[in-house]
Amino acid sequence: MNDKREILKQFGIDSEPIPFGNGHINDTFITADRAYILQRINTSVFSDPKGLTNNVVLITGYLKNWLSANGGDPERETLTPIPTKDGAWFIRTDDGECYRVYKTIQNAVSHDSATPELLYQAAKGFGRFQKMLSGFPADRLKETIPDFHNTRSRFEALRTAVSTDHFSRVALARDEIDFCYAREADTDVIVSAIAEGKIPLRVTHNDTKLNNVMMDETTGTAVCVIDLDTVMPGSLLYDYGDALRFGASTAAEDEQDLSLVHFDLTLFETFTKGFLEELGDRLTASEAALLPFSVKLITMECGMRFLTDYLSGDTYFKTSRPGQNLDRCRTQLKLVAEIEEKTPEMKRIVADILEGLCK
Ligand code: ADP
Ligand code: GN1
Ligand code: MG
Repeated sequence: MNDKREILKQFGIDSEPIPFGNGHINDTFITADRAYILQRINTSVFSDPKGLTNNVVLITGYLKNWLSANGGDPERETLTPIPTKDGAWFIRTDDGECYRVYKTIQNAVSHDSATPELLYQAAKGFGRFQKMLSGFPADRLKETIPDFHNTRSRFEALRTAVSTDHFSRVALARDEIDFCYAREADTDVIVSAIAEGKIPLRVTHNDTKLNNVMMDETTGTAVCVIDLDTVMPGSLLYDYGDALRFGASTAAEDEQDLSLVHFDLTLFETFTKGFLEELGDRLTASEAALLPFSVKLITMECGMRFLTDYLSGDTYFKTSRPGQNLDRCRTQLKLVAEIEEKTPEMKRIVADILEGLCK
């Protein structure tokens, strides 16, 4: 059964689902009356939809309690999963597809490119999300994608894809592969710091792309962090780095004209300010020291992931044209090169912000 309208009926909803959103992973639909979001969970990416759903129900329940206790709006500031008529949180169709439903966050939009003000608000949203979940018992969460931000594992996956070269694409991406290989040593830095206890494991979002935060249509402020499928124990540096990877770029993630792709220091500064203001003294000194590096690392990690997917036949990230994953990889690596050049300035900016916050 793959009639989406029939699927919605199992959730007690009678409305026409229309394709919606720009995510790379799930298939998202909005109902014609705009009240609900229907999502097909990508089970090639998330092999344990039950564990994932359980995480989402626990997290949203926790956030709703937190928001009620702290003067927030539990209906709008976190996702609201809708159960089926039988009380289940997702359904599995006869052909094995999994679907879930959320309430639509009303009068809110997600953005695919940033202005300084927008990124400042997004930083507040992601920083607040981190803060709200700081008391959440991490051991209750399933790891929905093991080693998600283990950059060393991502590097090894790239190396395997290069050596198998199933699609004979290695020759088309030699420069990009060499660029990543030259930076192999970087891949261990955060993984080792966590393993050695130098930076804390926290409950983190792990996918802090700008379009994963809904912004109020009227005020432009962050309303709700969405896409909770990768909320797992991780490092705050992943959330910070990933948000800047996407948010501080001057071009789309799949831009083919690399002369348009730059890492914007004003966007970097405004995001850093908003994020650190929300986190306050939760940030440790060792995390603070790695902030600029984390942006480079997560950008390179994402570039390696796009490259690995390109070499492996484009099976992970959704694509709409041939070569799109290679284009995405190229923008990320261009950003990495610029971040490397701009690191001294980024360090100065972070130091100034931290000093300002201590006053
Ligand atoms: P993906 O994992 O594919 O990125 P998301 O959960 O991020 O899936 O959803 C894709 C897009 O759908 C989001 O960027 C957002 O624009 C929209 N969306 C998802 N959930 C909601 C919601 N509850 N309310 C409003 N829009 C939503
Ligand atoms: C995916 O689901 P979406 O589009 O928000 C991916 C992220 C990548 C991002 C790159 C579960 O995010 O890790 O950084 O694409 N999500 C998953 O745009 O792999
Ligand atoms: Mg998303």
